[in-house]
Amino acid sequence: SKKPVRVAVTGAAGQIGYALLFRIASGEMLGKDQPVILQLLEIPDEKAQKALKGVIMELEDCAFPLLAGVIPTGDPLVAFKDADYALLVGARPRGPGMERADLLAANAQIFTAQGKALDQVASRKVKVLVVGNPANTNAYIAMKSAPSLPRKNFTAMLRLDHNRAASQIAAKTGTAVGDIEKLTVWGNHSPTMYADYRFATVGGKSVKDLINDQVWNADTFLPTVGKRGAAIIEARGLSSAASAANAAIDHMRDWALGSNGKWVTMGIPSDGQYGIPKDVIFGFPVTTENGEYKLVEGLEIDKFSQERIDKTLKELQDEQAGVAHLL
Ligand code: NAX
Repeated sequence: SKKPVRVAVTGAAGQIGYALLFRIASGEMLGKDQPVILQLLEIPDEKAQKALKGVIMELEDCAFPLLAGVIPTGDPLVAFKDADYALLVGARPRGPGMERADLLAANAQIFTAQGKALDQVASRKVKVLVVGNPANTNAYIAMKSAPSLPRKNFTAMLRLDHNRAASQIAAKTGTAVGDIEKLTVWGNHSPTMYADYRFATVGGKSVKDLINDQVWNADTFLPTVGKRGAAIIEARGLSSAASAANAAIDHMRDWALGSNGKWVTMGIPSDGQYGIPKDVIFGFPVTTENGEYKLVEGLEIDKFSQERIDKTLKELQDEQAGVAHLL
């Protein structure tokens, strides 16, 4: 049987953590033959650590055969020690009266510290997924704070936006969501993201031709996907958790085990393709194989798409500029 791998999860006692850990431990992320050791980070605060203990009691009570160990901690150096995978979920939410700049600064502090800890103690092959918002910029900060790790190890979660877009398209075209291919989401995980179905197919047919309605694209589809997080909060009184955890599982599973030629969306550090400056963590279409992702290159960008891409890039560059003095 396989040797256990170490999976670090931060914010482990939070909402997303509660929807995520049980699925990792049951083998849904890395395969039904891959034992895992969970290394769970929460803030040192007594209440958070106690809540984490409770979650671990429940993990024990599931008696997952693949769960080879659980390490709870308040110290990033313990959580990331020899980690093969790191899911950075915990982040500072925007509190009452908190300005955007305060939020960026609070998160810059967290992700600088966690990037440094990863740099010091994680496996050199660690695959990092940042979920905590602002996810792209937090991933950028962690990457910049971990100079001895390859840049390509740092990614941000755009998969929830991708899955939301797929589900809207399936509903619009009356097709099965699992049949939709070649969809992508460009840019920032924020309402400025650009979900792009120009290349998408369903059952071999062009989604764009099936829909054939640019007004729907611009005025209904993009705002619906972009504001979906807010719509969930409005309906549920709490932010997306199960769907976010599901997207994190999808992202890591595809990265680790391959997408079989299918396009998936990942936020990855740019190497300059599509005019996105180097190091900006940007949502791109990728395929994955043998534990590596590969950008889908050479796609035509029309005027409408270029305007959308420019807008979401500008937002990311403003966020980066807002934290530049803290790195
Ligand atoms: P919760 O507030 O329920 O849980 C967050 C947990 O993180 C808390 O238990 C907190 O104690 C912990 N935490 C805070 N700072 C930490 C640190 N420095 N080290 C370790 N743990 C820390 O939030 P939840 O609903 O789970 O959401 C977590 C993050 O995901 C938020 O930033 C949220 O905005 C973000 N999201 C990102 C999404 C994406 O698609 N990229 C979608 C869903 C979600 O909104």
